[in-house]
Amino acid sequence: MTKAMLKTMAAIAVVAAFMFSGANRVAMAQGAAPAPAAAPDEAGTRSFTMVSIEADGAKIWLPSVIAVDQGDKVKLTLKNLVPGAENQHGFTIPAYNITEVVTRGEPKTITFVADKPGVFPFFCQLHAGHIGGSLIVEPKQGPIKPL
Ligand SMILES: [Cu+2]
Repeated sequence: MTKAMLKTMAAIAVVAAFMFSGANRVAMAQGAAPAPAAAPDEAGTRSFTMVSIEADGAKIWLPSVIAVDQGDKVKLTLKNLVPGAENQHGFTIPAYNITEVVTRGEPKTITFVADKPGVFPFFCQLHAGHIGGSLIVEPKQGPIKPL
């Protein structure tokens, strides 16, 4: 073997080792424990985190619109993030007989079955100026009836 051939083979070995270690890193990254994810909900459960915040003096429940399908089990995690002396805000969906008081630092989880289709307001029952939103329950598609 010539000196040049040895050099080439050594270079190939270095490149191969680099490629292998690179591939190994990728494999390890893929095989490494993933970041903890939320446990999957049981089929049909729609989960939302609702937060009450204050922006420029206005208290607002967000997201303003949540949409589910009729028959879905709905899980709402309610968080009151409004700062200030007042540490409680309400959350109500009258159409679904839901009325909660949410204390800052104490998230509340509620579940219900969205059995009635329609658009239903949600808001804070404790403060008239506290901005709420709408729960949209899409109706289940039934068979198409002839006209
Ligand atoms: Cu409020």
